Amino acid sequence: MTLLILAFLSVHGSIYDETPMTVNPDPDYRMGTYEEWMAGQPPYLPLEAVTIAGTDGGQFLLVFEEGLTDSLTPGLLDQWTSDIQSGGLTTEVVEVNYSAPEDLRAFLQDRFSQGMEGAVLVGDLPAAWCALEDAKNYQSGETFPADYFYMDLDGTWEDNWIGYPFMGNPGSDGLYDTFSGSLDPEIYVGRIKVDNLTALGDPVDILCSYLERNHQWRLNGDPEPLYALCYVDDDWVPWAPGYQASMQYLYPLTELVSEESATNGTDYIENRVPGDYVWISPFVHSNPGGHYWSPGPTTYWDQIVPALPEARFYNLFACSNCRFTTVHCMGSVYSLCTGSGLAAVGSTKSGSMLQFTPFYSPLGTGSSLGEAYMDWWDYIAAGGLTPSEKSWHLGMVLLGDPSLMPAMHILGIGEGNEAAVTLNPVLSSNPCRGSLTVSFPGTSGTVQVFDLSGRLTASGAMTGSSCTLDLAGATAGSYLVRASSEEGTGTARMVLLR
Ligand SMILES: [Ca+2]
Ligand SMILES: [Ca+2]
Ligand SMILES: [Ca+2]
Repeated sequence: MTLLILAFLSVHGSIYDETPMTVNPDPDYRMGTYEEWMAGQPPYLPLEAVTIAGTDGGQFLLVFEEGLTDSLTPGLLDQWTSDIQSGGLTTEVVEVNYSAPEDLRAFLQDRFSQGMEGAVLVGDLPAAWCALEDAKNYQSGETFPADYFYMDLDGTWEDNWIGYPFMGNPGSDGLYDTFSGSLDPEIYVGRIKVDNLTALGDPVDILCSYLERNHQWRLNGDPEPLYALCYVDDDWVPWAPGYQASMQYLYPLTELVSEESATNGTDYIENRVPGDYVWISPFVHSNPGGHYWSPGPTTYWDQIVPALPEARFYNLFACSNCRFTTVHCMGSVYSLCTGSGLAAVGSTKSGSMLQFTPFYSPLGTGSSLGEAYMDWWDYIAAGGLTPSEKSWHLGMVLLGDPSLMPAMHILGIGEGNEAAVTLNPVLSSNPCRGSLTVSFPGTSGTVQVFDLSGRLTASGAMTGSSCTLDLAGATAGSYLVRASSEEGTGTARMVLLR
């Protein structure tokens, strides 16, 4: 067991050490502060929650800002909950007043204890902020809102320092800075915040359009074939094939663009944003309002809607692009304000998602965005959160409806068909020490082994219904084994020992 844990940690360390973090490259851009945010927010009241529909302990909880459900187009809320129920989840709809984040978290804990699995926060609802001890000097001087506070319901989040911990001033200033205990996620949470998108329309109209689009997509999906875009700017070129391989768990037709001169702001806004992609993943230095390409030009937030994107989903490896406390942050613009957007994952600070396979692999087999995002956090938070993991990931948020299943139309879920059968590859040994035989239904097909950052480590063709691979040259650690044949596809997790 000790050996396994050591192998796991060493794999983690190297990825964070070698990958450049996505940061804000504009020295003149000023991130809004916690104090500025609080100055524009209502005062905290003792939490009052009013159930609008459903019952306590519904598996999916819709938390609305007080009074917001009444302003929706009649029937829209029922349509949304009915769609979520068709996806297999019971629902509860509540409205809450503006309380301290700790009170909202306690309410979520209560519902979690009654069987709630995930939630969406709709409207202007409180946010917990953090200031990190920045052991690696990544973008020091950064404070940020962290919705992970509402996913990790039993970890210990403390406010023990005034300013950054390294400054050495004990006391509290409203920003969490010390994290311990069980830091894995208990539930998944998404956020739909529209009140600070006024430059792009009336907030209630934006929300109603979003909910109607959400319904239409659940009904109709998108015309096949489905293409995804993995668009990797210069600093991450060496890892680009791995990023693409991870995305291919969900979209086999993921186009990779990573040649340095090919990735630029002109190509992005003229050819890629309006392109025929259902999912777009840009990898680029950014701030909440722009992508700073090498060699440029910058793509600004107000160029996105006029470019008429067709994409539904975005994974924004783009510093602070999902900082929802900033007016018209790009994550909200992509997911809520375009004519097609449904959700975006990204960060409220420098950093982003990394180690993508634990996210895309469950999406490929029909998990909802929220479930897959929680699977990814489970992987990241195993064994606690290292300084690198906090610095890279603690600002991660899911903007949009977490109950959406990107693969639902690919797999025929909720269209009157049976859910797709998931086939399990059978491994000759697990843990494995070098030679691995994979048995799988079918007579011809392929077996691929990926490491958990999505790099293809080994592959081979099936003979009869099995395939033997030599993994003698691979490093110890966790891998995903993916098999596909005329019978279907399936994935298994495998540990390699040395
Ligand atoms: Ca503090
Ligand atoms: Ca926890
Ligand atoms: Ca470039």
